[in-house]
Amino acid sequence: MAFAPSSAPSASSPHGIHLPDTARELVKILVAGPFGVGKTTLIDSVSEIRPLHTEEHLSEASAEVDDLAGVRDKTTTTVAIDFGRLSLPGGVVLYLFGTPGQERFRALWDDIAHGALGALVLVDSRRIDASFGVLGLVEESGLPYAVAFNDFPDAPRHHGVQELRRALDLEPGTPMVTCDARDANSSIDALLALVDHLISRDPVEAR
Ligand SMILES: Nc1nc2c(ncn2[C@@H]2O[C@H](COP(=O)(O)OP(=O)(O)OP(=O)(O)O)[C@@H](O)[C@H]2O)c(=O)[nH]1
Ligand SMILES: [Mg+2]
Repeated sequence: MAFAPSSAPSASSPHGIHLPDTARELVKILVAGPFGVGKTTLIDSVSEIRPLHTEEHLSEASAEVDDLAGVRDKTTTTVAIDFGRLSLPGGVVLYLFGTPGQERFRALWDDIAHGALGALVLVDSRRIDASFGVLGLVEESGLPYAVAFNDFPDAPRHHGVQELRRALDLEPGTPMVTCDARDANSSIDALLALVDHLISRDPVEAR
């Protein structure tokens, strides 16, 4: 079963804060990835409720440990979670939990991941190796996942799909898409790739 992408919802969406009557499957999904890859942006772009953020300003002390390469204009970082909600056609409602990107927040991982059915892992193709830690955590937790390459303007264009899959050592069945986290439809497509993957792995439970 595949879901058709819905129109882009927003905080002012007609869904409002209440769950639609058609909601029948409530699914917890992680939006994971390294520092500054676009997790908060993605949840912002798709959430039909006002997203919850735990942003703090980057300090001079954090500048020494948080690599700002590629995200020079970044002034804040997520220190606990982001939270948003997206209702899909067919009654599936995604509860989106954005994880903090830095290794020093590792202690939060198990709590945030508890009860999740899958993860969308954002990868920045300008710094693929920054994603290895998060991919390791997701694989360790046994969570099914999809990879979304976030589309930054200065990203190298020479990478082929196979080259990227090899670089991340992805299993053949792991979905890989590109997305612009600022664009709701593009972000929804990435989430749909994950949902389709979850359903194809476990069609009975997903019904
Ligand atoms: N061009 C482009 N810029 C993006 C995209 N996604 C995010 N950005 C920008 O990248 C910067 C970092 O985005 P965030 O959403 O804060 O990243 P994050 O992963 O939540 O960062 P941490 O919580 O600090 O780990 C912001 O300035 C975004 O506007 C994208 O798909 N394309
Ligand atoms: Mg964030």
